[in-house]
Parts: sequence; C-alpha cells; structure tokens
Amino acid sequence: MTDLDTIFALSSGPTPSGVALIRISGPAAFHAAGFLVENLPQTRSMVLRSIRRRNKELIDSGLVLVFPGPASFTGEDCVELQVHGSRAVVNAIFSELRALGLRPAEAGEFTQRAFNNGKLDLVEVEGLGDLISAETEMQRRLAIEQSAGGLSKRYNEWAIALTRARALIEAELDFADEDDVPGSVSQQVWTDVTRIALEIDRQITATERAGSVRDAFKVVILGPPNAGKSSFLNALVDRDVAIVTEIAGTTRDVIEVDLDLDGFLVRLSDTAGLRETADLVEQEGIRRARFAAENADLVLLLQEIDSFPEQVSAFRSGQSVLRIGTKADRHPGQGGDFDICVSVETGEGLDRVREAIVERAGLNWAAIAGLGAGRLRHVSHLQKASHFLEEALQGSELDLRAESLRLAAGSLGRITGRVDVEDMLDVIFSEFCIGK
Ligand SMILES: Nc1nc2c(ncn2[C@@H]2O[C@H](COP(=O)(O)OP(=O)(O)OP(=O)(O)O)[C@@H](O)[C@H]2O)c(=O)[nH]1
Ligand SMILES: [Mg+2]
Repeated sequence: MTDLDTIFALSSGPTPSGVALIRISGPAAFHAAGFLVENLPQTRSMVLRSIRRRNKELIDSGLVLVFPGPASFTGEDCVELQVHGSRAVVNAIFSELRALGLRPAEAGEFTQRAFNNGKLDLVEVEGLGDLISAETEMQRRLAIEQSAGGLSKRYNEWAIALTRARALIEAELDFADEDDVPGSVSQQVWTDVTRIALEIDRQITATERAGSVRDAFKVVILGPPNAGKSSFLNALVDRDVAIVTEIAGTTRDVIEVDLDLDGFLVRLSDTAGLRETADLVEQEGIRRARFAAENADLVLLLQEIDSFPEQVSAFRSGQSVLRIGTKADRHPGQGGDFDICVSVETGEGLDRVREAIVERAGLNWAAIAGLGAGRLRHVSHLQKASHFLEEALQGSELDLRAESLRLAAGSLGRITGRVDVEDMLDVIFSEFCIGK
C-alpha cells in the first residue's frame, strides 16, 4: 500500500441518498476518470457529464469536479464525482474504477495523504476528525478553530520564538568578541522566554479543561437514598431512563444520559444513594457513585427538603457543587438552605437547574474558547516544553540553558509533527550578519 496507488471512496453518507460524492485521488485519477467521462476538464472546474462504463454503457449523469495537484485536499490529482446516491450507481462506478487498477481507500487515507503531502499538520488532522464527529455547537466551534490551523499557528510561533532565543544565545557564546552580533541580547531573550512559559502554562490548563467540551461536561447526581435522584434525572431528560421506586437503595449502577443543553454536550449520571450498608451490591454501587463524583465537572447534591442533613464527603474539595432540595411540592415555602429547590411533580426548579448547568459549562468554555485548546496528547508535550523552559530560566550555564530551549522547541514541534527546529535555526542564523 503506497501513495503511488490511486484510491477512491464514497465520501458522502450511506446510500441511498439524494447525491453520492465519490472521491478519487492519486497519480492515475485523471487517467481513470477520463475513461468514465468524456472531455474531462484539466483545470479546477465543475462540469455536468455522462458517466459511462468503459464499453460506453451509460451509468448515470452527474457533476465532475477536477482538482489538479498540489492544489487539492490531498495534494494529489483529485476527481470528485457527484452522482445520484443509489447503491447501484455507486457500485457500478466502483467496479469500473477497480477494473482500471484503482483500489478502495483505507479509513482516513485521504487525510493521511494530505498530511504526507504537507497539506495538514497533526493538529489540523485531529481538528478535522473532531469537526466531522462534532455533535454540538461548542464542539463544532472548538474543532473548526483547530482544523483551520489557529492552534498550530500558536504552537509554531512559540517554537520559532524559542529557537530564535536559542540562536541569539548561541551567537553570544560563539562570537562574543565580534561586533555585529546583536548587542547584549540576554535580557530581552529571557523576558521573552518567561512570557512564553506563562502562555504555555495557560494553554495546558485550557487544554485540560477542553476535554469537557470535546467529550462532555460531566454532571453527577449524588445524595442519600430516596432523595429523588432518579426521578430528577428522568425529569431533566424527559424520558424514563432510571427506575424509580419508594424503596431506598433502588439505583445500584451509574446511569449515564447525554444531553445537548444550549450547544454544550452534558453527560448526566444518576448514582446509587449514599449510605452505610451491608449489602455487597449496594456497596459497589456506592463506590462507583463516589468515583463518578470525584471525576465530575459539576456535582448536583440532592436531598429532600427538610430531611435530616446527611454528611456526604464523596467529592474533592474545591469541586463545583450545586445543592438541590427535592420534593418541593411536599414542602411549600421551605428550602432556604439550598441553591435550587425542585419538584418533579410540578416541574418547579428544573429550568433553573438547566440554566445553572449551562452557566457552569459556559465558564469552562470561556476559559478555553480564546485559546483553541487541543487534545490531551498535546498536554504531555506542552508539559515537557514547560519543564524545559523552567530549566532554561533557572539554569546558570548559558550553553545548558540554550540546550533546554532547544528541547522545549522540539517538544512543541512534535505536537504538530511539522516543525523541524534545526531547519528553523538555519533561517534564523541567515538573518544575522555573522560571517557575511
Ligand atoms: N412528591 C414527590 N415525590 C417525589 C419527587 N421526586 C421523587 N419522589 C418520590 O421519591 C421516591 C424515591 O425516588 P427515586 O427517584 O427513586 O429516589 P432515588 O434518590 O433515586 O433513590 P435511590 O435510587 O434509592 O437512591 C419515589 O417514590 C418518588 O416517586 C418529587 O419531586 N415530589
Ligand atoms: Mg435512584
């Protein structure tokens, strides 16, 4: 399997559909399409054509789009056929393409070629994957920023700035007695490095938080047995997902439901009621409830209004918690101790809970939106870069400090998989007038 193969695939959704889009990419794309379509345009244009078997039998008519490489998605010669979206039409075209020596693309192979040909870097590839799988508005916004190169640009700018700083330091070391080295560079260099280190630390925090937008904002419903947790979950999602009975200890497993609230993907978890128990199954349920709460972005702590206050210490301190008084219909005018009082009988308070969840998810979003935060994969590289910058800033030997800057820039380059620090160094040195 090599990039010399010419590949094809159905790039639109499953058939039958109104239109099917067949993508062909590779060195033989034009040659093969030329058999199916008469008068294939050789420039970037779209034409209506009959699409025929090699024996001239008509398969369908459709739009033919031609992208000569390298100005195409993959960087190779590409042809796109927009035909009627029936299985038979698509199969007939595929069998002709196979007979012409082309092969079906592997999953992700078009994007892999775009990467190999320098059309996309790794960060943009990840962004594209996220964009295609985005279900909510916020996931889309996060992904489009990343797939359009905004995030790569930030990583690359840091890597370039650090490499420039290192070049200046090395110049100072190597040519300390020459006149045309930019004079006493060190102070400016370390000011810049300090600023970049701070920016990278902010990026790490944002990236860790971004998980709650990309995956889901995790909301865990916690509280004593019979507080009305399962009834509350059912009311919020307006479906009968969890079993409700008057028996304390009904829920044993963690029950998860995904919701789109104002563009945020929210994952609600109902859990087993917390109490001391000898029942082994219930103990395991309670262990899972605590675990879920510890990993939540927001805990909704439910308790029936006017009931004996329970000590629930299941979550780490500093965790976001909303205290919710339940069964408000039974306790009119009470519930001053709670953030919000709800009743699943009357619907009271449910909208306020939804608003509060969106507000918390929005705070998270605000912290990451401007930074176009990437994936957890990026965090480990960013942390390494941050660690090397710390070493560079604390060090005393100038040559070791320069080496730490090189390692930091290398860690950043690895995120996009594109920036070769040594190549950049040549460019930067060529800007100096040393040895001219
Ligand atoms: N009047 C009234 N009853 C409620 C309300 N919410 C829940 N209940 C009742 O309270 C009882 C317990 O409800 P569940 O939702 O099963 O409580 P839970 O917290 O999930 O209980 P466990 O799963 O055992 O921990 C049921 O009989 C519900 O009908 C409410 O808002 N008003
Ligand atoms: Mg329950």
